Amino acid sequence: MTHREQLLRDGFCRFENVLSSDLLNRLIATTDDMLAAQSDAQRAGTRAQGSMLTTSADPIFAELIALPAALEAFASMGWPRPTFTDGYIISKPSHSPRLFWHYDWFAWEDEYSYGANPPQLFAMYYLSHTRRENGCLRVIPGSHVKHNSLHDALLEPHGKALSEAREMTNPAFSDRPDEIDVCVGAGDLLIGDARLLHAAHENTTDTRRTLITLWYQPDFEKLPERIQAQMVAKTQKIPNDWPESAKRLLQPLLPTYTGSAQPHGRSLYRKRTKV
Ligand SMILES: O=C(O)CCC(=O)C(=O)O
Repeated sequence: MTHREQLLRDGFCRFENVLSSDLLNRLIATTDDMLAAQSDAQRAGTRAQGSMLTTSADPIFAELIALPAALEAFASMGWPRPTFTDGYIISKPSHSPRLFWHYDWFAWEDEYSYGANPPQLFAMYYLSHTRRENGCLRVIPGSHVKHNSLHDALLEPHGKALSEAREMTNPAFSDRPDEIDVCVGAGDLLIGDARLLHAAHENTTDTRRTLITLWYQPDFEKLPERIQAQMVAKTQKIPNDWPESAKRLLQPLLPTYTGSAQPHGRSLYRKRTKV
């Protein structure tokens, strides 16, 4: 099966060893410094995710976002001109809780969100090997396009109580019969559909588990205009103080929308649809 076939069928696929050891080591050093500078209070609101920082914090992330090997991976799947909107460093501290089930797509009122074309893709780079013990990703294959009983149980997707991991009996933290673990190697590239139901195991080890998630739109021009406007509205600005070389890498990847459509509102609930 090709990467594209797996992505369209299951909602995710993996490209192995995409990061060079040099870039991987620099990303580990940079993210470790950023995480060390965070206070406990800053972390408290996102206990279930772990630390949540933006990739606008350091120009090294321009290098990652525009990485030729990643852009080649997109091209090999039929998307030669992806756009990029936003990126995050998500780090699970040692001995931290599981991440709740969720999807990262917020335009469910639009019929386009129920089609086969992925409207938005995550590119995830874990900076260490992942396994169940240190909080690897969990997914429900196919849930990006098929209705799943879990959709009906997610009463407050991305709610505050979930992020603070206050209600561990909530179905959003449950074990699911159709879930699978997705373990990866440090420096692999995991690409997935934003609509996929995913979560992560708790980290029971003594070591943090850091992930960089980047959001791309594989075919921005095909998106309905209101969604294009929504994507542009959420795009992270390139910091003025970044070196010109980093700005030059990132600028061509940012989406633009010049029409007059209002950005699609943030709609959190996937409608019940036929399987
Ligand atoms: O921590 C992970 O492995 C996944 C993070 C994630 O999907 C999220 O926070 O949206």
